[in-house]
Amino acid sequence: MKTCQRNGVLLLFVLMAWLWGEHSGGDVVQPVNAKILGQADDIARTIHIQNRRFVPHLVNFRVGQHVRLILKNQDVELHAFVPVDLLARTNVQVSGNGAPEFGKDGFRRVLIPSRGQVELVFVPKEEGAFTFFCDLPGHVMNGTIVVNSRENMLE
Ligand SMILES: [Cu+2]
Repeated sequence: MKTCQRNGVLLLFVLMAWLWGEHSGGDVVQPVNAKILGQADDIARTIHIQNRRFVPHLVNFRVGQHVRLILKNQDVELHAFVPVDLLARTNVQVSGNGAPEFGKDGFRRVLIPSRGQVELVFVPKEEGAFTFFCDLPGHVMNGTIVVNSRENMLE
């Protein structure tokens, strides 16, 4: 019964997100693909870069979720998105007009040109709070991506 209620709430949330995405031109939230009731495993989130700030600076995902993270640089200068640990040893699909860099542990950072947009598609593997920042000289910009465990979300 408790699970039913939660599924209902989740479904409502997905519906609202979907409707909102439809009416905002799909800019922030893409239609969420809820294949099975209560299992919205695909998620899209947009982080805007405005005046040397990540907006929002806190984003939540779940372990195992199929994530599409969109980064939009609205500033007139170049910025970087540097995730700490989140994408290490993780398969990351990069698209858009940024310049991604990979190291021995995989994805390291992506440079996003002025008015540019980058999309990162990945599946978070571990729960935790992961910092991200811009490492360009003089830029004090950071945020956090929180990955919740699937178990915590279902309790
Ligand atoms: Cu920057």
